[in-house]
Amino acid sequence: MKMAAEVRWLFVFLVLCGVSSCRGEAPHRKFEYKYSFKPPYLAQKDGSVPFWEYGGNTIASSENVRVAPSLRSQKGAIWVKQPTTFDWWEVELVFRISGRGRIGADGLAFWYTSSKGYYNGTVFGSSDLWTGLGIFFDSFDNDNKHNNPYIMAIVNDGTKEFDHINDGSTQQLAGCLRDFRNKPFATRARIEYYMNTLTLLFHSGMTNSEHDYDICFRIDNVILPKNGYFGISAATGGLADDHDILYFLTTSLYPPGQLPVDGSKVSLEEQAKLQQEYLDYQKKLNEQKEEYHKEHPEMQKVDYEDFESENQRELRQIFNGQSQIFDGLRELHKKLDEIVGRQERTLGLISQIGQGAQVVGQSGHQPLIDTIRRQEVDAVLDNQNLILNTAREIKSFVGEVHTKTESILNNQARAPTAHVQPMGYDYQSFMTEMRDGLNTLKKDIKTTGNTDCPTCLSLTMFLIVFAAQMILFLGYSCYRDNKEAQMKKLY
Ligand SMILES: [Ca+2]
Ligand SMILES: [Ca+2]
Repeated sequence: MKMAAEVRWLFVFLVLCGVSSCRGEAPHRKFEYKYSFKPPYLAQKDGSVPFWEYGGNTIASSENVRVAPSLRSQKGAIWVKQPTTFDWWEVELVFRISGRGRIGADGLAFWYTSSKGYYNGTVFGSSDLWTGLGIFFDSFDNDNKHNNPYIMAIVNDGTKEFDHINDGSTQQLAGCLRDFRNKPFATRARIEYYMNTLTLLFHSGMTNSEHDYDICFRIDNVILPKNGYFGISAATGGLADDHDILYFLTTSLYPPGQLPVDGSKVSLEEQAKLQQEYLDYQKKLNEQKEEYHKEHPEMQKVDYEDFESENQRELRQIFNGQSQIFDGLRELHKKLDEIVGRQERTLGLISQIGQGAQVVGQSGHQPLIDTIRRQEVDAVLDNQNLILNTAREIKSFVGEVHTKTESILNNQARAPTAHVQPMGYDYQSFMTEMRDGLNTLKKDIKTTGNTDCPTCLSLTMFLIVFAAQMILFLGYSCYRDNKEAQMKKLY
């Protein structure tokens, strides 16, 4: 699971607390400018970097050192001129590895070795069989284990050849999987070697905040050569990234009680002399300023130091706005983490209760919580089936109605006077009924023969009644036809 920035930072804080509490107090720190470089004016006009030497395909500008440019098969390195004079140190590396491809190559190396390496060697641009520490930011996945970009530390005694085929995995002391390519901000690595403990904190470059470091590795009992050289090298292969170093900031670390040797050497006399020099220089500067103002009285009113151009103001406003947005996002992130935490706690509690209820249920007592019982589930299922069946019936009924309607419509299409047919049917059925009735009557008469029957109806009487009935029926049907014709006219 991805750790939240706060959690990471807390972790780093705890580690740092642990480090400092292990050793009592925090070490004395001293910035070592002779082992550092930074913009602006990183390189001088002639291209040289003060206190450093570079070679191979490395290019230095006033803003950064491009250790290897994004061209095929490039190698380069930059090495400090003087070996260290301190035992423990921290190096802050601010760098950018960027390329157009989804995959890049080959990577960047940080060195602390007993002697300077080559400028076009086989291990990320510098020499193999080194003595000391190499920290590799390996972009390309040589062993195809889908575990690059990867950061790893290898300590070599000058005998081991770097295991390129396995991406150094057989030799590494420690490492971590981190993507350091094509980040919105510069990526950073803080490498600390203090009291034989090597720590690497990594900043993924997703924010511009100085606090977003997380730990990559921490190794105890690391023995590195004394008075080593710092160096950076990089190489490209078939694929190529730009490998830029923006800052290389070295700080020497001294355990409490051991003051920096150089610092204590400055005598009081020298201090006073330097102070005097500084004051003289300031006085001279002020005199020159006054002279300038006298010569250019029209410029006197403009206070350059407080002047802010419109662009600068706009930029500052944008920056402030973005900082606010970022703070808001950070707060949101924190809240989300809180919510997720709460949810997990709740889920944990629920599962606990569920288990408890199960245990109680098994032991024959009433379960603690009112869950849905078996018969209730069955009832719900039955209901559902009933509803389904009813729905099915309704469907078939509707289908029937539909077919009937269709047939009626077809009939209507064939015979526009739809009422004629049913009327014909009525006539027919009526006539058959009549015929049947007559037949039965005839039979009856035949069977009775000529026997006297005073109560029986005479034939003439019957025929008269029958004729009258027929006339009445015909009259009614004529009347109905007429009426329907009238209705039709109305329509
Ligand atoms: Ca590799
Ligand atoms: Ca790999």
